[in-house]
Amino acid sequence: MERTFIMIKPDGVQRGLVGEVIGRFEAKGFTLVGLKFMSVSKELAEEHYDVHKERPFFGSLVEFISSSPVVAMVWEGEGVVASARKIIGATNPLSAEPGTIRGDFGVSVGRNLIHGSDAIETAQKEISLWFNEKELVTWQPTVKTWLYE
Ligand code: ABT
Ligand code: MG
Repeated sequence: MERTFIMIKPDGVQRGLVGEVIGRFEAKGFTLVGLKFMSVSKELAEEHYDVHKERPFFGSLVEFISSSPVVAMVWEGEGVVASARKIIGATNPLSAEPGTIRGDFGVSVGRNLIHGSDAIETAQKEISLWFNEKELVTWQPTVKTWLYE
């Protein structure tokens, strides 16, 4: 089953949106397989955003992600990678549709509340960067027969 990496960024935690965000993924019908509340080292933030290392905003992005705790999660379900990106909304919260997390709660690109892997391959890379195998729980939610045909 497909899995994606979701992180509630420092602004999402500081603004008290942890329950709101988790609630949206649960309500959609995705399955939680990993969850931890943690401080992020500069090294981990740099590695996570490695693709942006030449961009002008890289330094402030790494600074921001490591400035205050985050909630790191792995969610599972059919098509979860692309669907999570839709639930999250556009990178710039001012362009994000109402009904998305960024569209409902954000106003600034540099404070866009939440991260979601942008492709299946990226998801696999990010999951193994943030979690070890023992931290991921494979389980069968009994509601599954009511979610999938
Ligand atoms: P992430 O889920 O954080 O990766 O965001 P998303 O994939 O929607 O957008 P990208 B392009 O990956 O942005 C990564 C982080 O960099 C911030 N950013 C991006 C800027 O601050 N300025 C910019 O011009 C761009 C393009 C937004 C994202 N994170 N935060 N916070
Ligand atoms: Mg991205």
